[in-house]
Amino acid sequence: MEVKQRYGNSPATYEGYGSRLGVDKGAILDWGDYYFLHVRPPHLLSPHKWPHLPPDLRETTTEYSEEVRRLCERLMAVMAVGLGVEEGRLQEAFGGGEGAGVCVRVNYYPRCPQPDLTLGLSSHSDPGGMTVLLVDDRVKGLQVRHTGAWVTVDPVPGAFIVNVGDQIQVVTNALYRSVEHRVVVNAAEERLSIATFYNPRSDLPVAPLPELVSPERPPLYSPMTFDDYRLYIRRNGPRGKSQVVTNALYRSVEHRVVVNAAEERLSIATFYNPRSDLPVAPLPELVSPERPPLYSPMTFDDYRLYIRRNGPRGKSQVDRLAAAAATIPNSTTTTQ
Ligand SMILES: O=C(O)CCC(=O)C(=O)O
Repeated sequence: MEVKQRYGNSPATYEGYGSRLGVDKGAILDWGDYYFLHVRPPHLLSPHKWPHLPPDLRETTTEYSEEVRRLCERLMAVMAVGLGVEEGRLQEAFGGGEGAGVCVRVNYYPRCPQPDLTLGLSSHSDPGGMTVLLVDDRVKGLQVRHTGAWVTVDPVPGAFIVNVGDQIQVVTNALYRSVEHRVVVNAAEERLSIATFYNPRSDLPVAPLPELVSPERPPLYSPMTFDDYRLYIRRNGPRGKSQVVTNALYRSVEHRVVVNAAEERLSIATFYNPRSDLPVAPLPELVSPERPPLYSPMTFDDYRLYIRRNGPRGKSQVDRLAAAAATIPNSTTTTQ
């Protein structure tokens, strides 16, 4: 643990050793550790975050990630042709081959005594371009959301899994969509995976390709650099909500905490919750034909579990239910 802490990451770059087990953060718990490194472009590398052991780690990681980078470039070309645009267009929109970013994350998911209560990695789509996953072919864990349901991916020995990320969704004007995924853990086996992220040049505004925009298909996204997008994702953090009993007459407040370089800060939050096994639903007095119930009864235990399993960026149950009642706009989200 002491060695791990020496390489501990910081929110500036997330490079080095990190844990999602929540011991330090006290937030939503993910049952996994990881080691994260920038490999490209060279000026983003932090040599002090590269462990000295095993001795061939640097060489192997560099060689592996270079091969994966070449694979990503070929995949980008094939996708461009599939979209009917010139072969190099997606790559150009990413700032060309030289500017593209490559990062590697090794994920370790220990055995978990109560796997139903947590996730190895909460649901998310990758913010970058595409992700090449090398997963343990003996132990399943990765799930992708397909038509609303979680589908477990069957690893194929010797094959990579490639996830489309948000930046490809942006440049293709959502003709390719990023995949929402998560990782479940199990009581019997630990699991390892290596994710290689291929990203656009980080200071270049990324926007839909003009060839994929038309009056019938206007641009769905404004230009944004990957640096800004990543910061947005990091700063907007966890979600969830609790505006059920008042039928959304009181709304839960979305909030976040910023930190600063000069001072540390402490706070104590005391949470006051309903009895956890009691179904909670809108009060009948606050329901009427004009204001039908926005939420179905659900216990706090089930709701909390739902939030944990769907993770920081997963859609909360209340959002899903309130979305069905389009009469009340502007719902917000929180979590605890
Ligand atoms: O462990 C896995 O199978 C997936 C890892 C992943 O999605 C990630 O690191 O972003």
